[in-house]
Amino acid sequence: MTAKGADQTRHWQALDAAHHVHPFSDPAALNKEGVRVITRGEGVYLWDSEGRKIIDGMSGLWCVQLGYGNAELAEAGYAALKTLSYYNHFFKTSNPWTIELAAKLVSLLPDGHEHVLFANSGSEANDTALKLIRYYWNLKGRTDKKIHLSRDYSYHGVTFGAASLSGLTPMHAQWDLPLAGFEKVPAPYWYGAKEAGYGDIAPAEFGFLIARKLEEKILELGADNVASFSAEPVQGAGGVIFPPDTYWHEVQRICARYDVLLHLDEVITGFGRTGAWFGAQTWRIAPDIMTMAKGLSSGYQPISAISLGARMGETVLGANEELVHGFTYSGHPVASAVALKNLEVIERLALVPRVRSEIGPYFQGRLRETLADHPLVGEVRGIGLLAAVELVRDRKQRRFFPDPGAIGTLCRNYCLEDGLVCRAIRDTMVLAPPLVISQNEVEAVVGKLKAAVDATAKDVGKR
Ligand code: PXG
Repeated sequence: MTAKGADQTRHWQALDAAHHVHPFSDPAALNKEGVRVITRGEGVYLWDSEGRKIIDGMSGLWCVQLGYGNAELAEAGYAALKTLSYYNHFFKTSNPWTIELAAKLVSLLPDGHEHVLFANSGSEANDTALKLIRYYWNLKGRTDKKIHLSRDYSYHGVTFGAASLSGLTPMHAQWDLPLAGFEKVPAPYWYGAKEAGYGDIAPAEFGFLIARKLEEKILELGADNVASFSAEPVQGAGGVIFPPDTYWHEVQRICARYDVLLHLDEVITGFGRTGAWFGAQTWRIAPDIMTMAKGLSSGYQPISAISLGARMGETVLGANEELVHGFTYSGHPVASAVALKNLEVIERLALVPRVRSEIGPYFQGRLRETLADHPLVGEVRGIGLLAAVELVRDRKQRRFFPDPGAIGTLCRNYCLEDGLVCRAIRDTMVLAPPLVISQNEVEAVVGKLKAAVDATAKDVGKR
């Protein structure tokens, strides 16, 4: 790095510290350390202002399905910007890109999902879903159905509704959340079952048992008061928690039995991540309403969507009154153009079948071969290009380290020092690389993670 480069970095760090408040960060601690300034991205790689090349095992925030710097997406955005830089959908107007995007999206969605609304983030999509669920029950005359159920460890966003829905408890205290009417049920986190006091239960049985906790909660609150159950097909930010095979079938039986709407949050699992267009297809889930964001535009533009299943679509669209909801930027022409091109490119490159039967199995296989028997690793789990590696104190007894997050952070820092972005959620190392990752790049990711796990193991005397 040149002296000029170092000066530039320090200048940006000082300005950032002086004026820019970061998400999910302690401002004082961050400013003491100084931020890393990311200046460029290409494929699965990022570069910082000091010229360091970093391989991104997280697709940004689980979103750049196509990797960075895709020229087709850039050109699609530029063309739309030049042609119609902005217009809205409020006053009996629409635009070609949003119309085409809605139709394209519907062709990929689960059966019965024929209608979509657009917003700009996952949080907005989830707040919109909550409003539509409330509206649906009001239209049906079931005005007591007001309680929204969701799960421990879930992440649904940060706006008032979405944060109330989220089950990650640290998201609540600073803001006096959750709001009234939001209740939680346990997550189907089999690996943590023993530590949580469920004993040596088999995954299939645990899946049933945790689904039944939903039923117990519905009965406790009264089915007449419960509006919906919201869930990610796989819990992402909560620790990449894969439900046992028995779970989703049982959950759907329960929702149907008690007339509770099923809201599926596909913000992470959508757009090929698990080897199908949606997690709904991977786990055979038939949701009443679905929310998506991130991979919809590969993160190139802020855009999210809410799709209505047959039952909600019929009722909401048949209400014969104004739907009093919408954002200035709902279905922005530029974001829509980029999302439309993104779906076209994912399809043309056959990335979804690639994740299902080529690169996904390769990635999962290499992770397991390299790490499953490591003395610090309790479990490697995953499907497609979504994976988690649990770092544990005791592999046999499935016991975690006493100070959750300390070991994970250590390992995460070793990864970053070696030029790999890998998330640590508590002591679970998490990967979700771009769908375009090559086999050689998978080798680089797995090799760097292995080196970081080795270094961590050495620090804790596990080698
Ligand atoms: N639902 C899910 C399942 C998500 O993962 C949101 C909703 C909210 O989306 P917006 O666009 O409002 O951020 C998310 C977002 C992390 C991390 O550290 C994860 C997310 C966002 C930021 C950080 O894993 N997921």
